[in-house]
Amino acid sequence: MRYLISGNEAIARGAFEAGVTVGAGYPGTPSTEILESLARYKPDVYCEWSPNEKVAFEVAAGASLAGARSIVTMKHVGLNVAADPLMTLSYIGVEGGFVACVADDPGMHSSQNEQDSRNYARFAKVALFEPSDSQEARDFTILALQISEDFKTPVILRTTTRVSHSRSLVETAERMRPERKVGLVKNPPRYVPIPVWGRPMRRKVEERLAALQKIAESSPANRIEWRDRSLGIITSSIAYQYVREVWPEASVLKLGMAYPYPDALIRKFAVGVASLLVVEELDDFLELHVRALGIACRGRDIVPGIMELSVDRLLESKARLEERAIPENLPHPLTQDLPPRPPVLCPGCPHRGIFYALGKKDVVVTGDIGCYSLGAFPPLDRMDSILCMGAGVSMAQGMEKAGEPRPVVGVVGDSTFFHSGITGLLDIAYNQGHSTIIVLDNRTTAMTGHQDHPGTGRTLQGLPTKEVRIEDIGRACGLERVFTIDPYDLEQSQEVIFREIESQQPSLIISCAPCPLRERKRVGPERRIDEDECRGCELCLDLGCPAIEGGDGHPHINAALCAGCGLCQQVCPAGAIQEGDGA
Ligand SMILES: Cc1ncc(C[n+]2csc(CCOP(=O)(O)OP(=O)(O)O)c2C)c(N)n1
Repeated sequence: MRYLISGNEAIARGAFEAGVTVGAGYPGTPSTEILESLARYKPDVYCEWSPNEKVAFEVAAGASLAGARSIVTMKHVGLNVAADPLMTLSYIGVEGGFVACVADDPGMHSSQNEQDSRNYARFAKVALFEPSDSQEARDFTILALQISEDFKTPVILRTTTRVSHSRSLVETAERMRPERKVGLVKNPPRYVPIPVWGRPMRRKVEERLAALQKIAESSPANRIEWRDRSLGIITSSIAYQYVREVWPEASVLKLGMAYPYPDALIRKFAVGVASLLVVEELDDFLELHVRALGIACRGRDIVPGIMELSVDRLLESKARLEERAIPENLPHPLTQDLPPRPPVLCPGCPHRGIFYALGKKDVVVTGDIGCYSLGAFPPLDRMDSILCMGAGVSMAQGMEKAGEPRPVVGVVGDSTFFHSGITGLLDIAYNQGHSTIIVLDNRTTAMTGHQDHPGTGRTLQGLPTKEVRIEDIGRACGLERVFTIDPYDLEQSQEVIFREIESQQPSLIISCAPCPLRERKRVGPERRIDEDECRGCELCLDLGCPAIEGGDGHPHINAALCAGCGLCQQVCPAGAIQEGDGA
């Protein structure tokens, strides 16, 4: 059968067809739909959202050592979190095929940084596959699982946003049922990398790399497309598609298995063309190696190394290569006359009131990553730092211990708390900090599309489960001051937050109200502004609610947007905001 599916769906399809029985991951754009799609193959495949990527990686690694085929999924920054198990699983090796699917986000469409995860393959000395469309996403997943098993190595399958989210036709097949026996075969020298057994593993890693390099030389994932030989281009991933549009006449070495580098193939291609260009997105991962082989090439000098590539950007590179003027009015502008849309918290978002309250105090707010990151924008303007998931808690401790004169408040979401906030909280309790940590608990992982997590009481595959309480975890970490507030009740919320900011003990405040988008229902009755009562003070605009529009003397509530949270009614000093009549 042929289906029009995204790269992420195709990876899931490939994993299913290849007989994967365990999939684990943590959501993160652009990777999320891989596991969401794989989870639909229940009961053939067990899938779970793990609390974070390290856990997910280890779950999949455990499954592999027990003999099952497994995959783990994450976005690029997730691989930083899972880097520790990756580096040593490379030594131990795997039993059942094991593929780490990592989605990079060139251009930072929905990420805090732009990082090239291909470097991890080299760093961890494991094989790397890079599909450039959905068919390859499916095919390479199957190939990667096979190579993983044949060479007993973890393999990285790296996509980018465009590969993950673009749709193209995919030829599928039936699920293979490899006769794999599950059951760990006891063998400590193989699975226990204490130094005495780890050192031989270290040597084996190099031998394995050499063997994998031979595979890369003749892998069907790597191919030369001979055309005009005056220019040869080495490329991979989505850049291949752009190259074919911009230089349709050029010969191309397309690397689908990009690491270990297929040196002989690169040399063969280089001697077959008059001049050589390397076109790759982000780092000069291929180009540096080509140069290290002593082969002259162009690349980073004319192809940008930051932000996403595009046909237009490569048309500019082409002009530079040919020493022509950069063409004007390029044919594929990415942002043609789009109206600016400043990112804001949704109407009715339970996070809004907390930032509004914090805005009334002279405190430092160490923030974190989630929908609530939008609290950094005006008019709320109430987040002073973001580093990575979990840092909202731990950086509060660091600032306080450094002697920050103002009270420090750390803000994290519920999913982020379970991901990596708990250890920071433990640190605050253990090392006698006294910052105030607020968990913005909207009962879901909203930012990445409402995934479940340990606090929601439901698993990825729809089973009811233990609903872990953040309050209990806080107390178990050693905090005595643990409070739950309703963020739609501004007075109560402010009272608790202001009191705890002054407290000389650490506190944990859980601001608990479900995300209305997840619930698919209004928070309460819509509000309207009584023009006769409104004094035009515009204090309601300080909430940054998209439903409240300024202008012509006094604000106006757009009934089509109002979710009925009632915060505006609570901040209006004139009592001019009331429940609407629904008309
Ligand atoms: C290491 C890492 N993994 C995944 C992500 C993607 N991501 C960003 S925020 C977030 C969680 C958001 O959920 P939550 O903390 O509950 O806040 P909400 O968006 O619901 O307000 C995720 C998964 C990331 N930025 N970094």
